[in-house]
Amino acid sequence: MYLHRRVLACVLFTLLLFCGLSAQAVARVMTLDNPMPRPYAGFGYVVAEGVDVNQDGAPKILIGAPFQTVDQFHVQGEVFLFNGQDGHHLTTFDDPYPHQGATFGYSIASPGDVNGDKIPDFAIGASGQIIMDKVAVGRVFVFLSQP
Ligand SMILES: [Ca+2]
Repeated sequence: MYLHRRVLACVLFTLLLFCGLSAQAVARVMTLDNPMPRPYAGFGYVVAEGVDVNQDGAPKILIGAPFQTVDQFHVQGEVFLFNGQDGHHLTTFDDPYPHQGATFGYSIASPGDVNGDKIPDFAIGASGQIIMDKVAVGRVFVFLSQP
């Protein structure tokens, strides 16, 4: 009886291993690239579940590039929203108070619907944000999604 259990366990383990490897072998990879590539942008530093801002039902992906140069500001940072089904770039979010070193997109979170309109919202951190002439105080911007 004990031997039967061991044989059964080995068979199950082999099946799981085989099935796991088979699943990896058929996995496909979608590549998402920085729509405005700049050296040292850090695109992909943060990846988060995006909000379905256009309400089309397709999953969205938010990707931060906190060291992205924007206009003349180095390390200002940007965040890009992609359609998770086809990988298309949908829109770009910029720091509402842009400046060099803001690192906008250093963190991203989707806390759900914060204003009660039943549309999920999202928050983007800028850990290097200057506030009242104080360097790198940091700030979080909560973006309220609109249909
Ligand atoms: Ca909302």
